[in-house]
Amino acid sequence: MGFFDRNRAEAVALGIDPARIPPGQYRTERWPVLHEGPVPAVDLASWRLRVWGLVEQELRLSYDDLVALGEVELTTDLHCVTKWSRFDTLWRGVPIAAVLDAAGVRPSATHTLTHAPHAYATNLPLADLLAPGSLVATSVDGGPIPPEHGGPVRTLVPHLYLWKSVKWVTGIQVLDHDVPGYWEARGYHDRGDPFQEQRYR
Ligand SMILES: Nc1nc2c(c(=O)[nH]1)N[C@H]1C(S)=C(S)[C@@H](COP(=O)(O)O)O[C@H]1N2
Ligand SMILES: [Mo]
Repeated sequence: MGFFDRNRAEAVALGIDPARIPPGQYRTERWPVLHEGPVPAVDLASWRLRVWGLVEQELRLSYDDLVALGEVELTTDLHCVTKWSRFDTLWRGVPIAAVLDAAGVRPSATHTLTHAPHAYATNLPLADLLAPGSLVATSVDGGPIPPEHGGPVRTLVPHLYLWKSVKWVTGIQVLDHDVPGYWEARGYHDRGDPFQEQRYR
């Protein structure tokens, strides 16, 4: 039995439904840190989440404004395109749907870009940001999100590969066409569904 089969058998023995393990992924208990550039120092007092583009009203939400939209908790699995998966991560955050609702998405909107410092961005169809599991996350595993994992505030789009979840998020731009993000312009798949192994273009 090779590494992946042995790893999968271990995960199943731990009670993980094999249907939750995307093809070509292995389970890790560690949580690897992956990003481009240095970890930015984010000052929560001056941090804002800007929502702009095809919205009725541009928003610049402070942390308190964001949390006032209402937080939820959910447990999800993380799938990285480099083949590791971390199961049962507990998150707390505001559904991105609630943020976009507060801005009022215009009917012509179809796509989005989520932005971060150092020109990191990722594109997503609007529907993926509106999915119930998609959060502007403020907490993980019962505590603050560690800076190296994108804290204090990152997005989480758990049904897609993890490069679609933006650490140190600063903005969500709503568009009527698709614009590739940082990795998408460098050959990663446009959508990135792990269960369809949409790794590279
Ligand atoms: N701002 C920002 N977000 C980012 C990245 C990045 O370089 N910058 N890298 C992405 C990639 S490729 C991955 S795999 C995940 C890793 O998240 P983690 O370090 O918390 O595991 O963050 C994603 N979000
Ligand atoms: Mo990644």
